[in-house]
Amino acid sequence: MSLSWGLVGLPNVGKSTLFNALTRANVPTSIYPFCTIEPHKGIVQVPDERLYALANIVKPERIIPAVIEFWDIAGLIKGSSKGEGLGNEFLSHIRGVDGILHIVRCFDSPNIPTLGEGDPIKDIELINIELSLSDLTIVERRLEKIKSLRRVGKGDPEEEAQLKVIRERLLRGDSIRDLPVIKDLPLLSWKPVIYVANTDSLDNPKVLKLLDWGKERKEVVIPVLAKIEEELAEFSDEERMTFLRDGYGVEESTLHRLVREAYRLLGLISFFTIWSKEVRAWTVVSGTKAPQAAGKIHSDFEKNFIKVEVIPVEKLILAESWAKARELGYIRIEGKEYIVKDGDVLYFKAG
Ligand SMILES: Nc1nc2c(ncn2[C@@H]2O[C@H](COP(=O)(O)OP(=O)(O)OP(=O)(O)O)[C@@H](O)[C@H]2O)c(=O)[nH]1
Ligand SMILES: [Mg+2]
Repeated sequence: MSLSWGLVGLPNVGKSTLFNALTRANVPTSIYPFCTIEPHKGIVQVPDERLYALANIVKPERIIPAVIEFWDIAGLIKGSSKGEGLGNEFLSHIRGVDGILHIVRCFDSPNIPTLGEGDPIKDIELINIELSLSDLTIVERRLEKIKSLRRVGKGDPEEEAQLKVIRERLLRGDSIRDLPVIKDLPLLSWKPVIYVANTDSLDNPKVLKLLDWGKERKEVVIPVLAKIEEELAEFSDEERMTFLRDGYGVEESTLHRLVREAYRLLGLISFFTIWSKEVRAWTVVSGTKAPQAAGKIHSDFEKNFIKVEVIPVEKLILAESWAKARELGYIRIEGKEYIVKDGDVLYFKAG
């Protein structure tokens, strides 16, 4: 599973700046709105210390972390869903993503023009209305199609009813995240959202306001120093963190926090595999059974699944080797019904 997140927001809020900070890419940023036109994809390794601790005892030739993709797209403005600016066309680029990073401008910089209201919450509403309106177009189109099918005795009446509920909600500006997903209907409003409060200073009143808003609405809000992090892109992760910790009191990297929330919101977990030359992290939905987890590696493994040897990664690290762990009785044997846990190290046996 390749996890992907799309960056949305008004122009000049720092989407590309954050993209550069996260991916160490070097896409253009500027004080002129609509700097980004073509979408950019960046792939980043999911930081997971357990993988490196595991590699430390196994000494493999290769360490293969899970990855997460980020998409930087053009800024949206009021009217984007009806074709204003560039946004609507480029929303199509992120209809397939798993989640949305909604970047909100919480820095004060009079020489960088804003196309928003200057208030983070109003800015969020403005963008969310555009996302809803853009989804609404898709819902209307699907409803029309079903209606004409119904006229000839086809089309699913249940889906029609569902679509009408969705339409009502979108028109009212209400969330649809609790409604069941309709297959092949790529609505943005269904996707989990992480709000990123982009700022120069963590105690900027706009950041605090947004954090309060998030608490009240049960939305995830992460303050980020995108510009500062972008400037530190040339440094190693450690150097970057030291700078952010000493200078700004930041305790955890932006990538760590985003990944943690992304996994939590999507209900994802990680498991690990060890082969002679390779230690690797995999991502699956929580609740996945062992054969389906094996299927991530190879479809034959799922088809011919026999059993799996399981050990929590912490226990294996403690034992310092697979052989020692086996001697200590730490390795369990599980069958088809085993539900994979976060941090399992798995060794599949297939026919
Ligand atoms: N002071 C300050 N400036 C920032 C910050 N983040 C971005 N900027 C600046 O704001 C301007 C716009 O940043 P971009 O990253 O290009 O913004 P964008 O959201 O990608 O804009 P579009 O591509 O036009 O939609 C650039 O000059 C950035 O250097 C920040 O946290 N603080
Ligand atoms: Mg940009």
